[in-house]
Amino acid sequence: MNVTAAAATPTDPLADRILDALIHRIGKDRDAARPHDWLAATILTIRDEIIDRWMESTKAAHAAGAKRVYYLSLEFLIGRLLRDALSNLGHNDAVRDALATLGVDLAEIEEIEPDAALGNGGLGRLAACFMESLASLELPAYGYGIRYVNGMFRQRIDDGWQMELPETWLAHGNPWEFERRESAYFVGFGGEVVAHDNGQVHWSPVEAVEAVAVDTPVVGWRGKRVNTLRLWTAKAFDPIKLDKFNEGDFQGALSGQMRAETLTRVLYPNDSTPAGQELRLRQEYFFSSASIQDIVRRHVQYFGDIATLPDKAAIQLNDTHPAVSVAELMRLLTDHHDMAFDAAWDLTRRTFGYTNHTLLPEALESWPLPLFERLLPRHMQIVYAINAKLLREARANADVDDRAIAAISLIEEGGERRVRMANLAFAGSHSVNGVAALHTALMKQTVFADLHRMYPDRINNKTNGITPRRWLQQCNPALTALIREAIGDGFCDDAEKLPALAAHADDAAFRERFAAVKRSNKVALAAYIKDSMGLRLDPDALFDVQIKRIHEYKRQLLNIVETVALYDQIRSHPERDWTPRVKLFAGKAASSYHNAKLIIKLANDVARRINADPSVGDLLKIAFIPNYNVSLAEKIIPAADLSEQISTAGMEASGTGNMKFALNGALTIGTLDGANIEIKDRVGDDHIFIFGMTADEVAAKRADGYRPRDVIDASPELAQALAAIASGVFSPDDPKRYEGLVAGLYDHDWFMVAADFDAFAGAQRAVDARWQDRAVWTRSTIHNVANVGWFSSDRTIRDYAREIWGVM
Ligand code: 26Q
Repeated sequence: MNVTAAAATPTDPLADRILDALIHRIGKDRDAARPHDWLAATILTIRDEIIDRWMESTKAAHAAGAKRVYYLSLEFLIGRLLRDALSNLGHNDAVRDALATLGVDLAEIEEIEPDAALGNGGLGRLAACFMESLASLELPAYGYGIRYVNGMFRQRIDDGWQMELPETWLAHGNPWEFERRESAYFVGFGGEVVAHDNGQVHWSPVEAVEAVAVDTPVVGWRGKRVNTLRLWTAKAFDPIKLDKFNEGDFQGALSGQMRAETLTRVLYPNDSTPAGQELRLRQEYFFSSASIQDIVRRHVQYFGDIATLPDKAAIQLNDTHPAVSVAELMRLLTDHHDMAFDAAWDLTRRTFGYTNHTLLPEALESWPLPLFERLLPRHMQIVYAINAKLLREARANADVDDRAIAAISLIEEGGERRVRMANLAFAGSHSVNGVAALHTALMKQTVFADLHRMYPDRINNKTNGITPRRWLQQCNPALTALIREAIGDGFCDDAEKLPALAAHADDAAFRERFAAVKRSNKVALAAYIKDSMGLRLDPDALFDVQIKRIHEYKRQLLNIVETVALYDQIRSHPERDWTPRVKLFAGKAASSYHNAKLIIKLANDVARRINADPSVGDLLKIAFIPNYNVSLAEKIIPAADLSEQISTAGMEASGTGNMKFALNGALTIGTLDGANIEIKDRVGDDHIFIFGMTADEVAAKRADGYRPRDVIDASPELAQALAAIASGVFSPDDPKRYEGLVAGLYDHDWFMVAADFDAFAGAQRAVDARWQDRAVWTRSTIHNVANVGWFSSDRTIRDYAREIWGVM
């Protein structure tokens, strides 16, 4: 970084501390320091204050004998931490000024911090928002997860195709984390179980790894509380076999270490479809076992008596990924704490809560029984014992027939027998929640219908939320400043203060300033896209954005096909008053998901052709922005005019991107799915574009025998767009590339792209019309910002705290 004239001898004490950290902790002097050195020095400097608050928080919870919340998740998609920490501590300006006296630009070093991308998508980001809200609400809580060495893969687009590259967030070290060598646990796999005459059961694993805790502080809003995110890393007990080393067998000497460390090496990049591989089950058990051991150890150390665990610990399972924790706690209670089975079961159920995030049948985790038994023989016995108890209880009810028993069982019979993790999590929890109202209702009607009849009070709804600190205050400082000027400062403490903004929606001067903020965010995004992709965009066009994991149920294909239809229309009717649009896409596809990868290629092929066509000019531009992640979302969302939330109704459990866009002044075009329904209820029908079939209509159409061919034949616009795609108009180098994809729409169209096409196209034309009257449009966007405060993760966490955890 340049040492400029402004960088004279610092007099700012904060600047002195940063410089001191640079010299004494990084070991670089000011002239030799590179941006990464300044980043590390800055983090280390503010970290000192965080540590003080962290220790205070831990001591206070201990002194109060407080009940703690444990959030168990295989994913925490936290993104960057420096800006989050600075802004939650209120130190942004001070650190910016201090760095400036050193000739360093804070924004520039913030931008080189790697994302902690320890998650796939919504579920992982929800865990991160929850951690921030827990600290902000001053609730003592721990997040437990895995410290993957390689997080979510980096995506490169090569000739329109997705390429996956390893992600290496730890390459420059991680100044946020603290390894706790003293908090280490034995985690065993395989081996044998021996039952002794006295009833004692002994499991002797054949293999074991050490789980070592690595802690990251989580700073709440205004620094009120600092909680711990505890991520486990796997180590070999015996890092090197010296005998082998001395024999010259270097590979053999290190093989144990390799095998152990493989466990926490990489995040499974699947969302929605379980990987089903042994390593994944090993990861799940490794992290569950270490976390449950740690929770039990802490409880016994603080409170002495294991029997009070449910009064002092609430453990929340983020989907079924940590569900083996139920069996692990049972094992510790019965085998290590000599508790009787029924007492242990009662205690276990009072301790756990389970959150479901999907109804897709293919996404429900289950493990082949032989694999489960080989890896976890003791847990297999416990699962059988739980199942026996569960099924006996079910049978006691007269109207439970064989079909219901089969549905309730923890073991899926018929064909290959499998352990059903969702049933285990359900049975082992006192609360089972969905993540939006519709999703919760569908849980009761579909996957959990029989378990719900048996335990009618167990399923409850907790509609998702997002933290307004990261998703408004940090990512959109200009809008934050404008809102603050209008309604004062309290909306970051309580997002439900935002409704006061509605009073300004009819003030033309305010609307103009609101629109100017949006425009400046669009200019900034356009500059990013120009720099990174070489594509020039008009910031006065409507920015229409769909960014999320690529999945057929999310229907990026519907959006692309409609874009092709629009392209046709613009060319056929150039005389009409078209609304200039920029269509933005971003998202990753699971590496094994063929159609999802093909959809990415299609978006890029369509973009290349249309962007180069002078007959549409600036009326239509398309960009697929590579490597979607949290940091990219923070750039794109503040610049969006239109938010695409167009999943097949009944398939998106909640969605949380929908909330982020609305909070940043985009209007939603969406189906009646997930939390879209609740967003519509809050912002009002006039300020959202709803289209398409309802979940009930989708189910009915599927049951009636849906014939997509008839629908396509009846829609000339759709038929022409599909014909163009299938015939190679967008893929002249390989004209048959999309034949199969289009044929799939003709013969089954499971996700109902054809059935919703005309309604979607109609809704898009209603968007165009609304955009023509910018005052009306802006008024609607203000109503969105004003009315989505309820979707703050503070509200969600309060609901969990009161209704599930009993900590408020
Ligand atoms: C499971 C087993 C093996 C490998 C991977 C997986 C796996 C990993 C991630 C399965 C599913 C996921 C992620 C699911 C997810 O992100 N679901 C989303 O959760 C959000 C938060 O509740 C909702 O808003 C979204 O609707 C839902 O799709």
